[in-house]
Amino acid sequence: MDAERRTKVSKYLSKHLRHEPERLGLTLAPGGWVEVDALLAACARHRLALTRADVEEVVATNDKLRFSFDETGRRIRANQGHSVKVDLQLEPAVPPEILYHGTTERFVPLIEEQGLCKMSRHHVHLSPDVPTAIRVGARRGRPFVYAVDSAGMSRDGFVFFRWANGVWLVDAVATRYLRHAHGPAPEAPKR
Ligand code: HQG
Repeated sequence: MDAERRTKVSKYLSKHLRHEPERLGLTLAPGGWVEVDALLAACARHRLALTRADVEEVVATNDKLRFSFDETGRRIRANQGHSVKVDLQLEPAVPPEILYHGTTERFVPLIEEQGLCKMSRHHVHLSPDVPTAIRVGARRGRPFVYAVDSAGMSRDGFVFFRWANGVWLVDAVATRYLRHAHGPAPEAPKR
């Protein structure tokens, strides 16, 4: 597959393994798993001719490791980013001192008021470094990055989860744990 088709297939898999499995007649098992054979048959029914080799190529080459097979290779799941209700069977993990959240400038006034919320997903997504956070924020416009005092949150009892692809997950981040790390300093009073 060329890069364009790989991206198209990755977006299709993200849509149906994170957000709308029912549109393909699929149900996510605990952990977010779907049988690969059932996925391929559903894609064929919806006029997307995908082979197992195509799926293996997308999983292996995905820039953000968005998907993984289980140890048998018979099942596949999206690694994070779900909005659909599913028990992702996440294991808590101790976060690094600082994590980062990439957003876009237009959301900053609300975030300055409310902190980071998970919006339509299961968790707030945090990046391990500023460049990754900038890429995440730039998806929607001019990027703005917050540094999150993840060690402080962990000490205060907030639970973090980490995905194999380096994305950290947490339920919410209150404003007291946020500091401006990239982008124009927010209008709100300095904390
Ligand atoms: C913002 C992509 C207003 C938040 C990425 C974000 C990530 C608030 C947006 C993954 C807010 C939600 C997740 C508040 C947060 N008021 N806006 N209180 N709190 N927000 O897409 O982090 O490429 O659900 O800053 O790489 O952008 O698809 O979250 O801008 O890993 O694999 O509300 O999705 O992964 O947007 O992205 P999202 P996100 P993929």
